[in-house]
Amino acid sequence: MKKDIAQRGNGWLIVLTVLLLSAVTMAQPPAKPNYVFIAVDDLNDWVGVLRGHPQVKTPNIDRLAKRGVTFTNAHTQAPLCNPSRASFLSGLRPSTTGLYTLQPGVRSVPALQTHVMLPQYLAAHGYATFTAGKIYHDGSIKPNERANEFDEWGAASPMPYPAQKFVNSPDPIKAMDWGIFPANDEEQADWKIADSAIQYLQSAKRDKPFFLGVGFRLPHVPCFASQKWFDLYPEDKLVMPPVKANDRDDVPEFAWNLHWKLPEPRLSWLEKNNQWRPLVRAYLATISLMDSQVGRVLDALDASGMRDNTIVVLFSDHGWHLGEKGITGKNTLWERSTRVPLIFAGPGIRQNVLSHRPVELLALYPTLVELSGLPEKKGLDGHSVAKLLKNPNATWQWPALTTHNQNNHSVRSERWRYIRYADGSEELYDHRNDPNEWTNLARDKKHAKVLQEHARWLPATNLPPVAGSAARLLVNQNGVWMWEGKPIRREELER
Ligand SMILES: [Ca+2]
Ligand SMILES: [Ca+2]
Repeated sequence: MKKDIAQRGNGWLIVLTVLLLSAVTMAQPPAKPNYVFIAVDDLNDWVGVLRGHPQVKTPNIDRLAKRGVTFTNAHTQAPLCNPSRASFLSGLRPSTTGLYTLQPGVRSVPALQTHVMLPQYLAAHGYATFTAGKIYHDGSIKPNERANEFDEWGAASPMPYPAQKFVNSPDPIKAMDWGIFPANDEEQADWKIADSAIQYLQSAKRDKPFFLGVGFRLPHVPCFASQKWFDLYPEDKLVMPPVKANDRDDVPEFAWNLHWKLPEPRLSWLEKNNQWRPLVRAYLATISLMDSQVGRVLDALDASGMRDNTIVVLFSDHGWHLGEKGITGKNTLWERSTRVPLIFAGPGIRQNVLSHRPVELLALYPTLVELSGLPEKKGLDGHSVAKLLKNPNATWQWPALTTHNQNNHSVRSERWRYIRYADGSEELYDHRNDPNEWTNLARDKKHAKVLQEHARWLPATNLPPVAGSAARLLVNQNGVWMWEGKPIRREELER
C-alpha cells in the first residue's frame, strides 16, 4: 500500500516535472536570437520613458520600453562619436586603446588593428551582419576594408543640407545649424536609413540568425526637421532646461580645457542672439522625427513574423548639453554628456520595467555574447547586463565610467558622480539631492570617504592619445593656458 502511494506520487512528480520543464522551455529565448541594434546619435535623456524633458514626445521608443528593460542610469564611455562607437563595438575603454578623439579611424589604433569587434564576433559564430546609417563613426572604416566589418553595408545616407545656413553660429561649420528643412520627411537621412533596415528585414534569409545595425543620425546637428515636428513643440510653451547662473564657479578650471574652441555655441551666444529657444525646439523636433523612424523599423520587425526570436537594443552614443553649465554640445564628463537611453527588448527579457543600476555601453558586447549563448570573449573591459534583463534589481557591484581625453574620468554610481581630471582636480555631485549637478561637493571634507570609494574605480591604464589624434585641447604650460602654441586670455576661455 505504502509502495503504491509512493509510486503514484512518483508518477505525479514526473507529470509535474514535464509540465514545469515545458513551461520553462516556452519562456526561454531562442538559442541564437536575431538582433536589431539601434544606435542613435547625440540623443541625451530627452526620451519619454527617461523623463529627461517633460514635453518630449517619443511614442515609439516608449512602446519599445514597454516590451523590455530600460536602464535609467546608463552612461557612455566617451562623450564623442568616434571614441564612443569604437568603445562599444570593441568592448574596450578609450583609456585601454588611446582613442579619445574624432580621428583616427578605429583600425589605425594599434590596440584595435586586429581586435575582433562585436559584429565580427557574432559573424564568426554563425550570424549574418548588416549595417545601415551610422554604426561606426563616418569615415572610421576605409571603403576597401568594409567587408571585414559587416557582411553587408546598407545606405550610409548623409544628412541633406539647404543651400544656405539658417543660423549664423560662431563656428562656420555647416552642421552647426537648425531649422525647418527639408519639407518632405522622405528626403531625411533617417528615413532612408530606416528604409534600408526595413528592406533587410523583409529580405532576411532565415537560415542564419542576423545582426542588423541601424544607426540613426538625428538629433545630431544639423537639427533639421519638417514643420509638423516643430508643431509638436510650440515655442511659447517650451519648458527650458534648468540652468543655474554662475554654475561654473565651483568647477575646476581644468574642466574648461575639455570643451573650449568647440563648434557648439555657448549659452551666452544663444541668449544674445535669441537662439536658445529655437535650438531647444529644433532638438525636440528632431528627436520626435528620429523616433518615428524607430517606429517604422519596429513595425517592419512585427510584420516580418520574427519578433519572437529577435532582441531589439536601442541606445545613444552619448548625451548633449542644451545650456546646462553654460554650454551646448558634448565633450564633458557631466550627466548631460554621459547619460544615454539603453533599452533591451525581446524573448527572455522582462517587460515594462526599469533598472536603476549604473551600467555602461561597454555592456553591449558581453551581453549580446551571453544572450546568444556564445563562448565568453576574453579581455573585454565591460560586464554583461544579462542578469539585469531577468532581474532589474539584481546585485550589481560596478559603477559606470566615462573618459574624455587622457586621464580625465567620471565615475557614476547609483547616487554619486565623481570626476577627476588629469591635473588631479575633482568634482563630486550627489544625485539624490542635486540631479542637475549644481553643487560641487569635492572640497567638503565630510565626503572624503565617498571620493575615495569612487576613485578606486579609476582605470589603471591610461594610454596617451594614439598617433593621428585630433583633439581641440588647450595645454596648461606653467599655469598659462596655450592654444596651438599661443597663450589664451581668461576672457577667451569664457567665450
Ligand atoms: Ca554622437
Ligand atoms: Ca556649480
